[in-house]
Amino acid sequence: MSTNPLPTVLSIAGSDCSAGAGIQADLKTIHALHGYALTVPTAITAQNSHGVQNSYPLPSMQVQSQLESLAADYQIEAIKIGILANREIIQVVVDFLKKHPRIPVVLDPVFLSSSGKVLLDENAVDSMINELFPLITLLTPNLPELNTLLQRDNHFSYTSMQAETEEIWQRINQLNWPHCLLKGGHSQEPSATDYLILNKAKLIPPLDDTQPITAYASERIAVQHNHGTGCTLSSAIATQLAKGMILPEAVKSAKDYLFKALKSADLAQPHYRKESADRHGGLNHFVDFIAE
Ligand code: PXL
Repeated sequence: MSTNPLPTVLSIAGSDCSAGAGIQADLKTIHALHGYALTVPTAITAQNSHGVQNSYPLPSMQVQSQLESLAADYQIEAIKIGILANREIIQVVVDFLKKHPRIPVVLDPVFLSSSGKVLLDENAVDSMINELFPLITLLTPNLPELNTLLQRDNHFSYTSMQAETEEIWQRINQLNWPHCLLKGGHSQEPSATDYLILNKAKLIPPLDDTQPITAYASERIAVQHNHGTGCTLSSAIATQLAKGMILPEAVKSAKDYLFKALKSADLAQPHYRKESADRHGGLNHFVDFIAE
């Protein structure tokens, strides 16, 4: 018997039948990084490489039942949360997390698909902030998601980066939000810099003297196949946390993995029926097996 089992990572997220995003991307990411993935779907989307056609939330009781089945049998080392669909499902997840307070949790706050389909009811944003945020270790919004959460009219845009991240840090502290990895994919900067912004009230050892804002600059790569980058990053961070890495290390290592999986995504495309320039396929999650 192995004395070194795979660290178990639970993904609570939407299902993507095209397997580029959601629980399917999480499953691939977690295994590629040598974890063991447990998957609790919250909503079933119908989608392909052109976008999301629709999304159907599961009854919250079925989400609850899946969580109970898993918690009864597995030692869960980290949790990644994606689509939550509505308030009822948020409530079930909140109740579950309250029963398991010591597990690191990464929340990717998904509101809309890139093609504009609503993936979280508008009236559920308040419960996400008020009830779920206190139970989260790391939040991974992009700029539009951060602006939705802060209900800002004058959007953060990364046009004056230094001042903006400083202001965001102050807001996170005032609101006592989780630590935040702000993703730079939508920014107007030439490089795709992400910022890890830490809530000083939540810095426990060994993170207690970590600098409050860390920039992770990476080359901006123009790739066609970029579907599921947010899901891949958040589940990669959860997997590295499950292995015991501290937050800044886990983010660095997850970003390195994402970069490789994104850069080589062309190599991992299935057969499509027709050529199309406006198609966004998934990433090359098993980059160590399918390499250039
Ligand atoms: O990237 C957000 C996202 C997450 N999960 C699923 C999705 C999407 C966006 O389309 O379909 C299942």
